[in-house]
This record gives sequence, structure tokens and C-alpha cells, in this order.
Amino acid sequence: MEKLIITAAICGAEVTKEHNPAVPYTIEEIAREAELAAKEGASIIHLHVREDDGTPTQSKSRFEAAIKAIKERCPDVIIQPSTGGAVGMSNDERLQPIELYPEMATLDCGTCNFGGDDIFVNTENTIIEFGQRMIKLGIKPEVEVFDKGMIDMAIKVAKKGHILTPMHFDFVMGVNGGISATLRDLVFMAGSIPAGSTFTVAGIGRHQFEMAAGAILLGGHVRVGFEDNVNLARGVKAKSNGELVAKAVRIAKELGREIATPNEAREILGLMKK
Ligand code: KMH
Ligand code: ZN
Repeated sequence: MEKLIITAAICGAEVTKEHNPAVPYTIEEIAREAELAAKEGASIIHLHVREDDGTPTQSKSRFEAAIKAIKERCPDVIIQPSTGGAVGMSNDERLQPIELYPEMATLDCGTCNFGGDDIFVNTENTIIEFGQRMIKLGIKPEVEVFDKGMIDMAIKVAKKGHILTPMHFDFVMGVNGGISATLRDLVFMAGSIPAGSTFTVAGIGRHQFEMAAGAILLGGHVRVGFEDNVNLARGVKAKSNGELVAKAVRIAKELGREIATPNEAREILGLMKK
């Protein structure tokens, strides 16, 4: 089987230090968490940024500072800024980090409830606009899908030429409003993407490692990190994103999957050299 790409979603926009004091906010904290994750085997850092007080932001200059600080510590790692940002942000606000020409960025392919009154809005026109912008800038999208219908939407948009193929999907499973994080649903999702596509799986909360194991067995890839889950095991807070990556590596090794380096991940995902 192909080597395993591990993505570390180190920060997120919704999780706070109240959930786990190790959640990074400052540039220094973000760079340190990225380094710990990369050292343990993450080849991609999925990146959100915060103001020093923890407020989520999509500010270009804040991303620029975070990317510079991460590259100083781990020059090889693939940095994948979020264009999802936080619930309620405008499209222009969300798109700012792509102006930094990252190798990858997320492309969220549908609207879903996000708990309580929150709705994460991604209309068809938004998806097309984001997809087109990424094509123009030579950025490989990670197609974020929170439900099966979003896979279908991505396929439709790709057929019209707004997302290049083969696509790389991220199945985000277990969001309060999206598809459940069950093995049945994971098999359904993995069976629903076009031949030649790749996928990673982000299980939310306590489902993180069950979904990771499922993805490893199915030949997919894995996303772990504080954005999705702050616990190493039930009732045990992870001290760093590195601990979460290390656990994913242990599971992969037990199941016979080798871990991809950043350059091997580039090869698997067909990233352009910058
Ligand atoms: N924070 C969520 C509303 C992404 O990074 O593209 C959206 C999100 C997805 O995290
Ligand atoms: Zn994200």
C-alpha cells in the first residue's frame, strides 16, 4: 500500500485553550506545535491562525508570519492554509492566505450546520470561485467534505473544470451537522470518490483514532490534531499535537503502513514544485 500521509491540524478556529491549554494561538506557539507534529511524522500542517488572544483570523500578514516561523523550524513540511476560516467569515476574508501561494489549501465543498445556531456556508458559487482561484494560483486543493453530498458537489464542480483532477479529499467525520464518524460511513465515503482520487480522514473528537485506523486499512490517509480532537485517549488531554501524530504513527506501523515524508507526500498528491 501507498505510504501514509499524516496531516496535523494543529490549531483550528473553534478549539480553545479552555479545551486544552496546549492549543496554540501565538506565532511562536503555532510554529512550535507544527515542529513537534512534523518531528513525529506529519508531512502536512493544516493551518489556521489566531490573534495572540486566540481570536481566529484569516489575515494574510498573520498567515505570512506563521508560515515563515514554521518554515524556519521545519523547512520541508507542506503547509496547507485553511480557506474555511471560522464560521461567519466572508469569502474575501477566507481567501487571503492563498495570496501567499501555498502548495495546498482547503476547499470546502458544501454548507453544513456546525452546532447550535452556527452554519458553515459554502454555496455552489463559493466553491466555484475558490476552485478557480486555486487553479489560477497553482494551488492543490484539499477538498473538504463533511457529508456524502459534498463529494457529489465536488465531482460536479470538477466536471465543469473548476477543480482539477485527480482530487484529494478530506472526509471530516463527526461534526455536529455532518456525516457520523462510523466505519460504515467511512467505507461509504471512500467508495464514493472517483477512481484515482486520494483521501484523508479527520475524525472529530473521540472518533479521531477509530477513523484513522479505518483510513489506514482502506488505503487512505490520516488527519489528526487539536482542530479535531484534544485528547490522546478518553479523559487524557494530549500535551501537544506531536503526541497525537505519534499515536497515529504507532497505529499505522502496527497495521503495516509506512509513513510518507513531505517529499513522498508531494509525490503522492502530485504537488507542483515551487
Ligand atoms: N473552521 C471551520 C468553520 C477548513 O479549514 O477549510 C472550517 C474549517 C474547514 O476548519
Ligand atoms: Zn480547518
